[in-house]
Amino acid sequence: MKFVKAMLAVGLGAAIAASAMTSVQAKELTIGFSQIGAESEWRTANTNDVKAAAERHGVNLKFSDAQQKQENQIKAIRTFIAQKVDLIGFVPIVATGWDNILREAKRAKIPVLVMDRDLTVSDPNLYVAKIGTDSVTEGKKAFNWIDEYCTKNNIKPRNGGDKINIVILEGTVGSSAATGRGTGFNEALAASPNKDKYNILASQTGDFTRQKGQEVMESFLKNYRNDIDVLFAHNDDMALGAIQSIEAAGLKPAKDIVIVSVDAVKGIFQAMIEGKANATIECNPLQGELFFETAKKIVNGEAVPKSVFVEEGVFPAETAKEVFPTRKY
Ligand code: GZL
Repeated sequence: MKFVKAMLAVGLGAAIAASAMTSVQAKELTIGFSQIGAESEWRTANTNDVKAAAERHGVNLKFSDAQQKQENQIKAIRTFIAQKVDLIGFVPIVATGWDNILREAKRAKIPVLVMDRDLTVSDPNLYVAKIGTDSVTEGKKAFNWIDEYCTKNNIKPRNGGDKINIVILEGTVGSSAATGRGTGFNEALAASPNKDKYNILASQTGDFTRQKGQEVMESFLKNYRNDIDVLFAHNDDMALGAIQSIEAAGLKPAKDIVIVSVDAVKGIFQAMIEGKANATIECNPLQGELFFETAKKIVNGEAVPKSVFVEEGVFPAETAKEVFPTRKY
């Protein structure tokens, strides 16, 4: 009889524990999320994916758009703390300036999960983990594609000189995406056996927007029209703006000037199909699923990797027509 009672007690205990676990998992999580803004096709796809994934996961999402201002992100995170959310997620618009607000979140015992861009903090324990993209590798892939293309097609400087001149449209100053892509590009250039063939003629931020990409490329063309052989744009939106300036200057994009950018959004696939861009390096914005899976693990007290990268490919123009229908963003 004693054995039966013992088994019943164990069974009852297990049932209580299971219902407690279920209640923790079933409790609707409230997550505060601070997004940078809506500066590019990529960002819009990232936002849409986060919102769709929150819906799928039954999460109560408090979403804030910072309109490209770090101070708005800091205000939003402070509001999430006051609202006692279960977890805070954010995309750091720039890499630095987060220590104080993350200390406030830590004091409030609210875990922080970073998405997309990297951040530099005095104590890595100020955030639990980062889900995102590897911008240094994206930069390396961009240069290596340009180097392979120029070598295979025997691209010669348009001005008859001995250097293939490259102009660069950089992303948001201080963002890990811009810093990383610049670092990766320069490291791959320095490591190339053909490095003496290339010259970085000009490099300036277009802040990841189409408008600024068009304006900065216009100024490059005014100053260096027939000296420019290659454009590397840190994102597709700036490349699309630059293409408009190149055409307005009476030059043929992708022919007179080789064009490579990063993101792989639908707009650049359309440009490649029209023969106006040469390649795009994928930077995957569809991080929502991994974000909320990881968020639930963190709230449930499970250990998670400090940094997880999403899968990313490279798409040259000749693949654009076939790949375009499969693109999700
Ligand atoms: C990259 C992401 C960048 C995209 C841009 O991870 O942060 O920000 O490349 C976007 O298009 O604006």
